[in-house]
Amino acid sequence: MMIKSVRQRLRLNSVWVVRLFVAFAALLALGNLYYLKRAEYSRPVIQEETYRVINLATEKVPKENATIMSLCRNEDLGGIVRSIQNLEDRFNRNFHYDWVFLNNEPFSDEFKDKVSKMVSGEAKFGLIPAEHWSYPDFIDQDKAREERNKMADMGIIYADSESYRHMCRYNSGFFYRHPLLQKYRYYWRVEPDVDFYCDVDYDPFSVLRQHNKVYGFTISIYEFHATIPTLWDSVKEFLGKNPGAQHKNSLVDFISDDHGNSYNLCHFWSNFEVADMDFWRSKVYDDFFKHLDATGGFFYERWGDAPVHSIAAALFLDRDQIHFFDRIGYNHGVYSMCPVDDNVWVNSKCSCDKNSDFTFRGYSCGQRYYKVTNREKPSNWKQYADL
Ligand SMILES: Nc1nc2c(ncn2[C@@H]2O[C@H](COP(=O)(O)OP(=O)(O)OP(=O)(O)O)[C@@H](O)[C@H]2O)c(=O)[nH]1
Ligand SMILES: *[C@@H]1O[C@H](CO)[C@@H](O)[C@H](O)[C@H]1NC(C)=O
Ligand SMILES: [Mg+2]
Repeated sequence: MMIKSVRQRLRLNSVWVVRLFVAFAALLALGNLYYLKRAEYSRPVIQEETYRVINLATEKVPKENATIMSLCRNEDLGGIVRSIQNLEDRFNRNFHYDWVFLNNEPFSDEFKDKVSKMVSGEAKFGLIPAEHWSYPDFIDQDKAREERNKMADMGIIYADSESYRHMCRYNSGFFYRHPLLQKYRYYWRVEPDVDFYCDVDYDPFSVLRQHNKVYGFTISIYEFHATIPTLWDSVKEFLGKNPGAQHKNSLVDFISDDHGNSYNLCHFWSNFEVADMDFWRSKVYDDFFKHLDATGGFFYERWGDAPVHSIAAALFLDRDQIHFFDRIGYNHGVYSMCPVDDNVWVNSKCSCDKNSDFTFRGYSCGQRYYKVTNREKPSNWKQYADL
C-alpha cells in the first residue's frame, strides 16, 4: 500500500518535473533568441575575419572586377606620383590592379611615361568627353558668374572656380560612364598628394563584394553650408516625387538629426572612395543626379560630389551596404585617418601618429557614424577625441 502510493506520488511528480523542465527550456530558448538577435544587431559592421591577411608567398591572389582611378591634370604629375608610390607600396604592388587616369585635356607624354612606369598594373589614360565637362544648355552663365562672385565675397574656398564646379559635377554624375571605366564594377578613387599609412594586405574590393557592400569610406566630415544652401530642398523634392526611392533600412540618421527633415551636413569624404560603380549606374541614382543637375545647383551654388554621393548612399542603400574602412590609414590635406586601435596600428605597420586621427574629433562625423551603426569604438578612443 505504502510503496504504491509513493510510486504514484513519484510518477505524478515526475510528470510535473518534465512539464517544468519543458517550460524552463522554452523560456531559456526564447531568452537566447532575444539575446542573439540583440547581439547580431549590435555587432560591428564587419567582423575581424574580413581582414584575413593574404599570405602572398603561398596564395594566388584572385583579382576582383576593379580598378584604381584618378582624375587629374598634367600639372598634378608630382602629386599623383606621390600618391601612386604610396598606394603601390602599401597595397597594389601585391595586387597589380589597373589604374585609370582621366583628364579634361589630353595627358602629356611626360605624364603618361612617368605614371606608366610607376603603376604595377596597366595604366590607362582617358580624355573626358567635352559634353561631360561643360555647361548644360539650361545653365544661365551670367547668373552663374554672379553667384560665384557673391560666394567669393563670402570668402568660401573655390568660390570663384569654374573648373572646380565641373570637377564636382563630373565626379557626381559622369566618371562611371567613361569608356575606360565601363568594363569595371569596383573602383578605388585616389587623388594627388594623398598618403596611405598602413599595409593593406587584404583586398578592399573583395571586402565589398564578399559582404555585399556598395560604398566604402575612411573619413567623414561636415560640409560648409554655404556651398549647398538648397541641396537638401532638392533632395526632399526628389523623395517627394519618388516615394519608393529611400531604402527601408537606410542610414538616413547619419545625415539627418530629425529623420530626414533637415540635413546635418555630414558626408563621407569622397577624395577616398572604394565603391561599386553599378550603384552610380543604377536607375535611382541616375534619376537622382538628373534631378539635382536640372536645378543648376552645381553651378549656381557649389555642390560637392561628396555630399551628393553620401546623401545618395545614405538614402538609397541598405545601411549594411556602407562600409567603414577603419584600417586604411589615410591623409588628404589637413585631415588624417590613423587607426588608434593598438593591434591594428602595430600589425598593419602604420606609419602615422595616432594623435593625428580625425575620426573622433569634433568636426568629424565619426562619432555619429559609430553611434548610429551601433559600432563598438576602440577601447582607447577617448584619448583621441576632443570632447
Ligand atoms: N583633370 C582635371 N582634374 C581636376 C581639375 N580640378 C580638380 N581635379 C581633380 O579633382 C580632384 C579634386 O580636386 P582638388 O583640387 O584636389 O579638390 P579638393 O580635394 O576638394 O581640394 P584640395 O584640398 O585642394 O585637394 C583631384 O583628383 C584633382 O586632381 C581639373 O580642372 N581638371
Ligand atoms: C565587370 O563589371 C562590369 C560592370 O558591372 C560588367 O559590365 C562586366 O561584365 C564585369 N566583368 C566581368 C569579367 O565580370
Ligand atoms: Mg584633393
